[in-house]
Amino acid sequence: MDLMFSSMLRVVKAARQHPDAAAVLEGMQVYQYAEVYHSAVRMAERLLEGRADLQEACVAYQVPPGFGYVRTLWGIWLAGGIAVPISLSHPLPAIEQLLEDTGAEALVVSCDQAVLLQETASRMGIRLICEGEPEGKEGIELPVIHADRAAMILYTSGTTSRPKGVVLSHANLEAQMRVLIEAWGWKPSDHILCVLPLHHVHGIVNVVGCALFAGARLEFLPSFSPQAVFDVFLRGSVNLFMAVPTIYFKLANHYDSLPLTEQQRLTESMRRFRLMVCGSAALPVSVMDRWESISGQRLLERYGMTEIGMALSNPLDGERRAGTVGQPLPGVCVRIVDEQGQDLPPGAPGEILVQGPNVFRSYWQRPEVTEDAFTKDGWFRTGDVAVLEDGYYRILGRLSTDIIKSGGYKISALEIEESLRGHPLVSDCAVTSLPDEEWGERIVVALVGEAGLCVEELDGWLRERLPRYKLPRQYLLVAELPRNAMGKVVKGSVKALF
Ligand code: MLC
Ligand code: AMP
Repeated sequence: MDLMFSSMLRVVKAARQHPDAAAVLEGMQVYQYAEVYHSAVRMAERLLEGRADLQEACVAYQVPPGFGYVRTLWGIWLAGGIAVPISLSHPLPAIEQLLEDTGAEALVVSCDQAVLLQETASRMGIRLICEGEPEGKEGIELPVIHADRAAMILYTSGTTSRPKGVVLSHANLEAQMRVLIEAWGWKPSDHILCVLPLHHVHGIVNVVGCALFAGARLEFLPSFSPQAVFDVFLRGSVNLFMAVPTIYFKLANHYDSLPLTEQQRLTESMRRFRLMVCGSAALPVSVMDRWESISGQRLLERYGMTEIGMALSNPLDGERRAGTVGQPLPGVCVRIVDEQGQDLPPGAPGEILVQGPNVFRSYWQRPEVTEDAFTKDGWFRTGDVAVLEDGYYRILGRLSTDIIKSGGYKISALEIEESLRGHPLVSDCAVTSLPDEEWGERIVVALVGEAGLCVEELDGWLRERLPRYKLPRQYLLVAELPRNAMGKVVKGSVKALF
């Protein structure tokens, strides 16, 4: 019977094994596992509205990090729905696009957001639910959910202009969590601080998912701020931290700005951590070394992707080699192949292919894109290039120059170009990136504008349309674009303009 209750929902049910333990810490509030679980059951009841099972209906949610986020996510799963997290910084058009693409039947938001989204929801015929409203009583039977059922859709940019939904099953998510709990030695005595956005795999699976499945304590900050992170570290109870390279860079800069006594206290508290992990983008060796001298922690770098969770990781015990992402995690199969799909020997760079129970099933309603993403024999093509050197994988880059990773976010250059071309005063443009120690890559735009085009106005115009657009104005250049003999813009030479 327990198996039928879905392997993933065992993750939720695991909460009942340690009901009195602290699960979620948010501000001064501490919520025990029993509280989180029962609150999620009541959320499931609200979603079900008397039905027996949501039968994989999509439920989108835009809820800040904290107790409310966890009970919403667990509530959707317990009711048999597919959870679709929305970034807190998504502009309205991007939210509408996502609701339309998933055909969501309901949207859960915090009460202060409800007013803003009321009109959109009623126009689209979507039920709007305020996350913080008083809950009803528990009393219904929850559906039995098979592990192969879809659990979550996470949106990711690709080499096409439109973001695509990655469908992850309960079994995928559980496999992704189990492997990390084993490889990184998660224990109920662990206490992690979460500062990551909760619409991506890094925050959802590696931090929130693993912490709660392991019976550990999960502390939330509403958003990232270096001083707030250090204030929590100084309290001395957090012993685990996971973040993208940009966050470690920003923490290191902030540390350097503090008085010496404060720095010493911080160093002392960070030396006591069990583990600090970094990933989602390449960790510059300079940042790794700087962080080690500040915190005494040698960062464990790992490699992953929305479609597969984590695939490669430096070891918990053993050498954490700078500039590398270690070895395949247990149960995750990795190959390096050439353009013809032939396996390459160690030392030869090629594309990373991945197979295993962690790998997603399909892109949401995009069968042709799904087919292209897998080899004939079922290996997922990551589009990343790596080489195996002395037993450690090193990521060299990506096959497509149209994918940018900035601040740990994946951004499609084509998506920005398409948006820019929609502006009445832009006649042509090219979007690319420049390497940057803080952001990994910085987006740069070169464009040909008609008379009257104003960079500030264009910047605001893009921010309204693109969720992940964070372009500092100095990187927006209005210029003649370098073209090849065919009249096409040469993106490599755009970089030379900056
Ligand atoms: C923001 N700014 C940028 C920028 N982002 N400038 C250049 N490039 C960027 N990418 C600028 C803004 O314009 C603003 O400038 C200032 O920085 C502050 O913006 P902010 O949004 O307030 O920044 P901050 O809160 O500091 O956010 C930085 C961050 C955030 C690193 C905390 O980007 C973040 O949380 N990243 C994590 C993303 C993540 O979780 N990825 C995982 C995906 S899953 P001004 O001038 O207006 O002040 C995945 C798989 C895997 O990748 O392997 O894990
Ligand atoms: P996303 O699609 O947002 O999940 O981002 C996944 C991508 O992030 C991967 O395909 C890689 O390009 C990149 N990535 C993740 N971890 C690392 C890492 N440690 N080093 C280099 N790139 C990474």
